[in-house]
Order: sequence, then structure tokens, then C-alpha cells
Amino acid sequence: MKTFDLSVYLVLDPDLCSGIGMVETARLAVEGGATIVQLRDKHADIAQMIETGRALKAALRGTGVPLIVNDDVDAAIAIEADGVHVGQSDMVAVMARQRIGRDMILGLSVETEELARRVDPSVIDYVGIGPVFATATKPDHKQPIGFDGLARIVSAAPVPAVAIGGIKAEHAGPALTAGAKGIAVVSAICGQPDPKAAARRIAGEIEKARA
Ligand code: TZP
Ligand code: MG
Repeated sequence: MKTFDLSVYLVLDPDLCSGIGMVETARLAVEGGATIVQLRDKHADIAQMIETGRALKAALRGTGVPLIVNDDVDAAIAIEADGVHVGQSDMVAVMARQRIGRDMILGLSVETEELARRVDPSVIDYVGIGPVFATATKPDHKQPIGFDGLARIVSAAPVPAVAIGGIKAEHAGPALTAGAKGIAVVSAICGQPDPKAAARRIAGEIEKARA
């Protein structure tokens, strides 16, 4: 049985986390309430991905928080990660699913209603929808969709969704109102002076939005 909680989805960025590093950032964020962690490093080679991923896996051991690896299925398997996240231009989702088997979590980035409708729930476990806002963290991002766009795309998706792109703690309410199960953040946690407090604030806003 695959269990994962998209509420507070931390996406790690090596540059933004360079002060204390990705592993320490993840550890503190999980103490603060992050519910799922993704290793996303666009410049690392596979050996670096595996090294960081194994350190993350060790740091998360016993917390119940799953580790997702962006793009690199081979690294994810070597790390014994809990899942993989792919974009539309990465390995075709069906191929990724074949490689990782049934039990690992598979996430897909979705930017339009049309792409959301095409999601096969027997292949994909969750979708990341965005960017809600423009963000410097992903310079090549698509046109921002806003909360209206988010609501439309969430409705078209047959699996749970997490909102991403320029999202801060105060956006938890509107994101959940739009139908997302949680919010995915990079800069709202990575590089913050107190990543634990930052995660705690986001978790608190999610709780408030559900109350
Ligand atoms: N995909 C769409 S926007 C984005 C990704 C990985 C970056 C989000 O970063 P931030 O700092 O939370 O805006
Ligand atoms: Mg990708």
C-alpha cells in the first residue's frame, strides 16, 4: 500500500540550500512538519545524486516521510528512494513506471488541463501543478496559472495534486480551496534562516485551511 501525504512537500535545491546543505535542510524541515521530500538537482551527475540521495534516505529513516527523486530513475532505484517525479519532457511516465515497479510513488508535472486529463491513474500517483506564480527558482517555467488555473487543472486530474511555483505559507488556504492536497515549496524553506520554523509555519497554515 502506497501512503504519502502531499500536505507540505519540500523540493530541495542544492544552490538555495547551500548554506547548511540539502540533508540538514530536509532534516530540519521534517522536524517542522514537512510530509514529503524531493531531491531535485539538475546539475548533479548520477554518482552525486546517489550520494546525496542515500544521505537523505538515512536522514529521513524512521520519520515516515518519503523521499522522491526528480527525473533520475536509475538514481532513485540505487538510492532505494520511495518514488520518482518526472516532467512532461522527462522519461515518458509509462517507461518510468515500468522501471520502478508498482510499489514506488510516481509523480508527474502537469501544466495544463489537457495534460491533466491525459493522466493515467494506473501509472501516476500524484501530479504537481504549476507554476501558480512566476518564480526565480525555475527560470524556464511555463506561464503562471494562478489559483483559478490551479482549480481548473486540479479538477481535470484523476489523481491527488500538489500546487507549486512561488508558493509561500500564506498560499496554503487558496491552494487547498482550489482542490490541491498540499503545497510544494523550494525557496519558502531552502535557504530560509530557520527551515524548521518555515516548515512549521506552512504546516500550521495547511492545518488551519483544513479546520
Ligand atoms: N516546478 C514548477 S515551479 C518550480 C518547480 C520545480 C519551482 C518552485 O520553486 P519556489 O521557490 O517554491 O517558487
Ligand atoms: Mg523534470
